[in-house]
Amino acid sequence: MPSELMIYLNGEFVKKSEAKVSVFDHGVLYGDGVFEGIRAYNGRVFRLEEHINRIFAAAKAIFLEIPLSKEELTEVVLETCRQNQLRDAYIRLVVTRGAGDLGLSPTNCVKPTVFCIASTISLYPEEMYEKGMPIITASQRRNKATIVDPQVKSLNYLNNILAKIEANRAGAAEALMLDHDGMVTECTGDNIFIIKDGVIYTPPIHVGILDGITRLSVIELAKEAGYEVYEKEFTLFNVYNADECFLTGTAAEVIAVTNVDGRVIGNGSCGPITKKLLKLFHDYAQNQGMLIGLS
Ligand code: PXG
Repeated sequence: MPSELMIYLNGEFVKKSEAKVSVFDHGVLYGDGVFEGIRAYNGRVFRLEEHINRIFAAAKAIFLEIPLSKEELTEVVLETCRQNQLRDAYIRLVVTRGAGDLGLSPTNCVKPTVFCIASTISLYPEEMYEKGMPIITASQRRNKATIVDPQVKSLNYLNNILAKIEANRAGAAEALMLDHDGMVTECTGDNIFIIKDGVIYTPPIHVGILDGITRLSVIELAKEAGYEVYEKEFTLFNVYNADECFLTGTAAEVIAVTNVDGRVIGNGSCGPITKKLLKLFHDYAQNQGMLIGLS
């Protein structure tokens, strides 16, 4: 590993201490841009094609033209891992509108800024995977899809950050967010699942959530393992009365939720189906993905 992290920035690799963007960058001034959080396991980048497709889709939705092809951006991610000799990594890929002037309009932003960071990840403590985590419902509602569609993984995460602050102030690691009608959407950086009578439920994309890549992997793995999985709207009542509840996300992977707003879920520890899905996901993530090409 190099003594200092090497960051991909606009076509070159620079040292972390030299990786800087302009204060006129609209990513900084307005949160105008898109990003991805990606994992590498055991020398392979997990579902890289889906992450690349998702960032291109988000960029298209906000009229941001990524100045690289999908193949080139894929190579940027792989090469950033290689440069840092990382076989297991947390990767942050960001495309901003670029430097412009002080107006909201991006017309003077001629060149999008592209950067990629590959680093190690700080996970939730192992104990939380065994015991599960308590979460709270935030008073902060999830953005409506008619405002900024949560499918756009934009640099404007204030909605989620405010919910996360509420959770932290209440002593919880995550916050559950509802839509404006009180339907369960997702957590600040994770999708949510509940299990009742052996059947698995997760909110549909149209309720206003990120189309999570871990979410889809878990749906596929659960179906392959013979479980019924439904994308269906539900309320807090269904969460409080679920037999099991878990979250999925690139950072957390699969993690049990054992207490929501003070209500104990199931018997208060990581349930049997969640445990099984966690193992299926771990095994799957270790053995598939695009090869980085490190010896
Ligand atoms: N919902 C939201 C709002 C997210 O931001 C997920 C669900 C899970 O999606 P994936 O594709 O990762 O399964 C996310 C993504 C972090 C961090 O460092 C995590 C995310 C976003 C930003 C930062 O913990 N999660």
